[in-house]
Formats: sequence, C-alpha cells, structure tokens
Amino acid sequence: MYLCPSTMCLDFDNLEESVKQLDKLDIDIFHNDIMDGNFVPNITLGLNDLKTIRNATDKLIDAHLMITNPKDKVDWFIECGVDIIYIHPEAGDGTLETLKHVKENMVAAGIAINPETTIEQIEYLLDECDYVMIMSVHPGFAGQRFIEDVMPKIEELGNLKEKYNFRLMLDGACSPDKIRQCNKLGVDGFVLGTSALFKQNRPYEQIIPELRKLGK
Ligand code: S6P
Ligand code: MG
Repeated sequence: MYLCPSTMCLDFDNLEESVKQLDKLDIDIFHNDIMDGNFVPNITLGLNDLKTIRNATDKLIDAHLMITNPKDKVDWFIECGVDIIYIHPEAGDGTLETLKHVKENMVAAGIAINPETTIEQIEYLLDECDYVMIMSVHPGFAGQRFIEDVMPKIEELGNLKEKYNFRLMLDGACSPDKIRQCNKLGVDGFVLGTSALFKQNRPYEQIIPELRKLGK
C-alpha cells in the first residue's frame, strides 16, 4: 500500500524541514497538488515549491495537475524532476497524447478523475496509464467530505487494474476507515490529508505506523 502525504497540508513557512520530517518516516510518495485558479477555484503550490520538495527528498514525488490545458504545461513538471504526473482528462483535450509524451520522458503517467467522471469516459486512456487516481472530493481544497457516490467506481476500477495494468489511487478525505475499506476493494495508494495525517494533534511518528497496518 502506498501512503502519500499531501504537501498542500504542510507548514509552508518551513517547507524543506517539513518534507524532511516526513521523509524519515515510512511513507511512499509525496503528493503535490498543483492548482491554477481556473480549472479549480484555488491556487496552491508553484514550481519553486515543487523544486524545494524535489531537493528535500529522494522518495517518489508526484504532481497532481489541476490546471486547464495540461498538455501545454506538462513539460514544466517533467523538468522539475517529478516521478509521476497526473492529468485531469476533464481539463482539456489531448489527454492520450499527453500521457504518451510523459512516458516518453521517463516519467510515470496517470489520470486523476473527478467524482462525476465515468469509467466509460476514460476507458480509452487506461492502456496508457501507470496510475489512475479517483477523486473522492471535488478538487480544490483539503478538508472536504468523502463523496460516497464514488464507491461503485472504486470497485469497478479495482476490477480493471489487472486487465490494464495500472495502480489505483484515491485522493480526497481518505480517513483510516476509508483506507481500510477501499484497500480491500483494490485501491493501492491513498493521499493523506487532514482526514488521516494532518491536524490530528498527534505526532506523525505515531500515526504513520497505524495507517500502515490498515492495508496490505
Ligand atoms: C484536493 C487535493 C487533495 C487534497 C487532499 C487533502 O483538491 O487534490 O490532494 O490535498 O484531499 O486530504 P483531506 O483528507 O484533507 O481531504
Ligand atoms: Mg490531490
């Protein structure tokens, strides 16, 4: 199971130190939310933040691009040295070509799909996906409620993993209960935000081993 802390929840006054603190623990991927104030109504990390994070850890880092027309800007993130890039197919055209382009540059490619997006709408992309990330909140903000309507989609994509050979990830309000439940349905990795890791008034050192025990 992949545990993926969301860096938008970190202390940005001490970004490098905050990354290094988590880097020492048993986590797998730093999840970086990139928002443009257009595709989603918020702006979070920029390229300089991403570079700081890259330089602070040797673990995998991703870029979850919540930006309009990602095909025009994807090279910026390839150049930052991220290991995985997630593109929203809802954010513009050319998703299939963009996934191929990412992989040609030796970066893993994935799609992130909004709660309303159906499997029928994205199935043509699955052959090119190393990762598929289901959004269980509307992208834009941490601290939202889990959208239960995505549960059937989680189960269905869990059943398609072997056929298309992708890793299934979940982003949005991943609480310990949801992690346990959805890992059984085939979800391989979870973004950790305020529902599991941050604002818990307990040290990360205590929480991470507990989360680790929830999955296989
Ligand atoms: C939301 C973003 C997510 C959040 C994550 C926070 O647009 O893509 O990655 O950072 O959802 O987690 P939580 O537990 O506060 O929802
Ligand atoms: Mg995200």
